[in-house]
Amino acid sequence: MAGKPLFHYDEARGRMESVRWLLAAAGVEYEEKFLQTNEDLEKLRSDGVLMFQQVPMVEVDGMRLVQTRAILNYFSSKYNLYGKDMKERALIDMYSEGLADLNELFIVYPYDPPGVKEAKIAQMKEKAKNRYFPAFEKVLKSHGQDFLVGNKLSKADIHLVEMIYNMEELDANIIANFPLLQALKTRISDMPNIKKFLQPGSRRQPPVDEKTVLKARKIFKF
Ligand SMILES: N[C@@H](CCC(=O)N[C@@H](CS)C(=O)NCC(=O)O)C(=O)O
Repeated sequence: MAGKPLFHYDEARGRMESVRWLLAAAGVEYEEKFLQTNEDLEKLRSDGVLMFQQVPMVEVDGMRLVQTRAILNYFSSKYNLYGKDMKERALIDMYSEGLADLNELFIVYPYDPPGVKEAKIAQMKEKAKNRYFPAFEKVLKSHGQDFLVGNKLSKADIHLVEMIYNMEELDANIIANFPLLQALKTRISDMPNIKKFLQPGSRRQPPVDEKTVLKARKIFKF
C-alpha cells in the first residue's frame, strides 16, 4: 500500500469531493478506483476492507481509512493544514464542522426526488446567505488576516472555498454581499495547485447529473 493514496468511491462528487479539494490544495497526487457496479462495492465488502461497509475508503500509509472526516483530518495533519496548536485546531474543527453540516445537504440533494430537491436548494441558499457566510465574513473581519485561522492556509479555508463554489452553482451572486469571502475565494483560487484543480480536465468532479444519480442508485441500491 505504499505510494500514492488510492481512493475508492463512485465517479461523483459526493463525500469524496472535499478530499479531492484538500489533496489538490496540498499538491498531492493520488489514484482513484471508481466503483462501477454494486458487485464492485460488494467485493470490497466481502474482502473485509470497509470497516462499516461504506465508502469513501482511502488506502494510505498502510491504512484503509473510512469516515470522510477521519480521512480529511489525517491528510490535514499530514500536509500541515490543521493549525499549529490545540487552539488553532479547535477553531479549524469548529469552522469545518459548520461547513460539514451545510455540505451534507449539498451532497444529498441531487439524489432527492423533485419537490424535495427544490426545497433543499432553497434551504441551502437561505442557510449559506444568512447563517454560514455571515459567520465566516465576521471571522475574517475580526482579525483582518488572509486566512481563517493563524494567517495560514488550513483545511477550513479549503472547505469554505469549496462551499462557495458549490453555492455559486445554485446562486451566482451568493457572495455578492461578502467582500472578504470574495477576497478569500480569489486568493485561494489563484494558488497554483487550486488553479489547476479548477481547470477543465482536472480530478474535480462535475455537478451530479441524472446519469450519475442512476448509476449511484445501482451501485448503492437505494
Ligand atoms: N459517515 C460516513 C458516511 C458514509 C456513507 O454514507 N457512504 C455511502 C456512500 S456516499 C455508502 O457507502 N452507503 C452504503 C451504505 O451505507 O451501506 C462518512 O462520512 O464517510
